[in-house]
Amino acid sequence: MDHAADALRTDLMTITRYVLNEQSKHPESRGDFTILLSHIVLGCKFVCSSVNKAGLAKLIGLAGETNVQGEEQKKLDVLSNDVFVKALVSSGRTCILVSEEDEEATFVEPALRGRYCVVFDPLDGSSNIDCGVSIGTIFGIYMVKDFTEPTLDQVLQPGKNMVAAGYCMYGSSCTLVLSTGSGVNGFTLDPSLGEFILTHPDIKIPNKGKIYSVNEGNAKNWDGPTAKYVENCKFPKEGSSPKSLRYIGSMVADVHRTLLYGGIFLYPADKKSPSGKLRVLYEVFPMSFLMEQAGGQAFTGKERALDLVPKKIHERSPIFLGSYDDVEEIKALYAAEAKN
Ligand code: AFP
Repeated sequence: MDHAADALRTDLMTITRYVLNEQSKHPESRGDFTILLSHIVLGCKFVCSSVNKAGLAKLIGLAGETNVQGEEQKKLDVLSNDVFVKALVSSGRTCILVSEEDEEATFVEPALRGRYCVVFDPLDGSSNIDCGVSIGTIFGIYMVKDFTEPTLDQVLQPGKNMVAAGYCMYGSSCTLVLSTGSGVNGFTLDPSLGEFILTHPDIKIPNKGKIYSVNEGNAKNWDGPTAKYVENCKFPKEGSSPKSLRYIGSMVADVHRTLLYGGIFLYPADKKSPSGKLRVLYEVFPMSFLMEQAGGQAFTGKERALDLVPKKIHERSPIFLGSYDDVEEIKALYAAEAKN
């Protein structure tokens, strides 16, 4: 009998226990981050449960778009946003919220203000909901010194200033991946306990991967370095094997696979979308933060993604992220183009 493995199975490291352990390493900490995170976790559990019931809820809601309680059925992304905004405001630890769903930032009323700014996409990949493909919530957290007079500048900061970032993937299991700036850990929701348990400690992305992930339907509009890179993935120099293509079209799922298996995820600029598609604050930054913390890299085509300073809350940027060596290759192609 493997007693060590058994002890591991019975000594459950929940996400709250993990964050409290981390907190105890900082004696000056007042527990604000732990409280904020517990509200984010609550939002994730709610969205997970709603995503799981989405098909069923639709059936129930068919007649007049109302559910059994007579409440109006809300689209899942709108519902998820409402839940996260309310959970974050009621935590009493936030001062500014930026959500993919809201055109303007939310400034928390003075009585409930705290020192964190949270940028988030409550339900990323929502066009995949109806066919049951994995989708997720993405979040990034900044800390501000003075939260008495919050201003937009406090969230228009480079991604390297984030104090934490993560995502929760609603897939065949519900997995929350988090970094507080000292590595990356993955927690899986045990539905019977209602707790996220540490299942993927200290995630490190392989230095090089065998998979590339991109929407190849946009290929005719790509720039030279992106086209060349993808060409090299398919027809590598003699001696190396071609990479496999995997593309779900749901950033959380594509990045999660990249983080665990290695490889590269690309959403480049193209002639139709010169700034790419993905949003800097709540897609590019949190995922780049996690990649770097796991030993990978994230690049915009011009610079390290986390050095970018956004000018608008819904700004977009091209992004190439994943295994260190794979991102090095695309960086070299952009550098060569800049020289010519
Ligand atoms: P939706 O939320 O509209 O489904 O968009 C998802 C997303 O923002 C991101 O999760 C994907 O990586 C990317 O868009 C997919 O975009 P394409 O459909 O253009 O490949």
